[in-house]
Amino acid sequence: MRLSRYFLPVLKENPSEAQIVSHRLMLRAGMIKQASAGIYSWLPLGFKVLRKIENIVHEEQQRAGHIPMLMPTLQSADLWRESGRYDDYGEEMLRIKDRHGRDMLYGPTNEELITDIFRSHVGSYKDLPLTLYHIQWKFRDEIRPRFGVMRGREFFMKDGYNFDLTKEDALHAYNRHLVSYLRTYERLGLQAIPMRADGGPIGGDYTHEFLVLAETGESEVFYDSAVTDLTFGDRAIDYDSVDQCAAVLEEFTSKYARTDETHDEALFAEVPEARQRTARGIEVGQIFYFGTKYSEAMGAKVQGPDGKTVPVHMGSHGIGVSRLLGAIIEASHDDKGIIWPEGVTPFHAGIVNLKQGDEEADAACEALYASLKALGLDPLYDDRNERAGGKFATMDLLGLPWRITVGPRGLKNGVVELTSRRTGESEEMPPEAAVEKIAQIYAGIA
Ligand code: P5A
Repeated sequence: MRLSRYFLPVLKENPSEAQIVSHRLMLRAGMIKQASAGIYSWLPLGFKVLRKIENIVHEEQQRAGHIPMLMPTLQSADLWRESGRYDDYGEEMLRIKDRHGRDMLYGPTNEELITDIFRSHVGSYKDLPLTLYHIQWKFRDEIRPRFGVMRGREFFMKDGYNFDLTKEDALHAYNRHLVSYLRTYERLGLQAIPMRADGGPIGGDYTHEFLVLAETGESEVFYDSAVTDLTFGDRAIDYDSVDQCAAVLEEFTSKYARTDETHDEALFAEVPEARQRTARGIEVGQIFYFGTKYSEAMGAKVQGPDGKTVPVHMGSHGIGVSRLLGAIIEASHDDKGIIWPEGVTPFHAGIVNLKQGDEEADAACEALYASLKALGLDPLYDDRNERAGGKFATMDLLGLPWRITVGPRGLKNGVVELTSRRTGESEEMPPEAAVEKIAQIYAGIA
């Protein structure tokens, strides 16, 4: 993309409505624009990152054997009356009447809708296990929408639902989700710690939230600092192996880590004092096992191998896809702007032309741009007629991990400059070497 032709409404001033750094930087970098309280338009740059995160979530879900689909945002109130949640959900649910006077709602979650699909089409244990998921907009009429996309009213969620014959099978599905979530967050450049939590309006008492530690997080958390040493890495895991998935759950959840909803002072006191931590965290996902809560209420039953008909065991599993943009920026920025992890960066590298209009500099930039594109990479070329200082400031704000700076002086010696946004370190090299290095960095990521 050439910056002169892109739509990137960068703000010079700090927007006064933004209280936390991720909100401020998303507004300043022209990624989002508030449409009304807690509801945002995703401008091209924000949309690009949102899509990248969505793609990673899709890949990891499908790697775990979960099946993608798409359910609507608007749901009929009748299904929610069956589960009893139409009245229970309270004011967070946006209720709508259609022209025929029928009660509808903008889905805050999809347990009812998916249970209805299941009961209409599945009747035998032979079709189990089954996990269906989608990534779709949700609406919760939060009393205090704030912090930009972190606590929106309209937000993008991956929600998955498992259907199993027995509790043991459903717990394997739970563990499998935990493993796939650990992989997903690490690919996004985040450490998200599973912590025992509360079921809230979804239900069930076996649930973990995934928290990214950050001062601006809305949840208070208590944990043994040893949990922060755990990483999933690139270990090969067989998602069908009950033992392997259970071992990962054991490894990542046996140390004390809880949100304030389930915090237990007496248990916490058993953690060696030097390792006791109280902090704040951003909840980027939550997994639930709630047994037969919905299947019993809504008649989602299957015939088991013994011929008896039983309600299925279920769980639901959510990732806050739009919230993740905020969480990544909270975890990765400096006073100049965003620093995108390579896995989600909107463009792989920026090209800064120090002297637009200079024949040689223009030609070198065009050649770099073409070479990167030819390798399947996605560069952002700042081809505007701007001062170098302004171009650098924009690139730093946008946070592309790599920048190639091209100027007449360097070109006389046959070199351009390659700079890491994270470390600030620069290296001079011939243009082909810069292209080669960037290609190597993204091999296996892009
Ligand atoms: C699990 C999937 C559920 O709704 N039902 C389907 C279950 N869980 S949850 O914890 O309530 O939400 C899942 C994740 O969605 C994100 N989230 C939000 N993101 C932005 N703004 C909001 N207002 C908001 N509410 C929830 C969180 O990341 C949460 O973990």
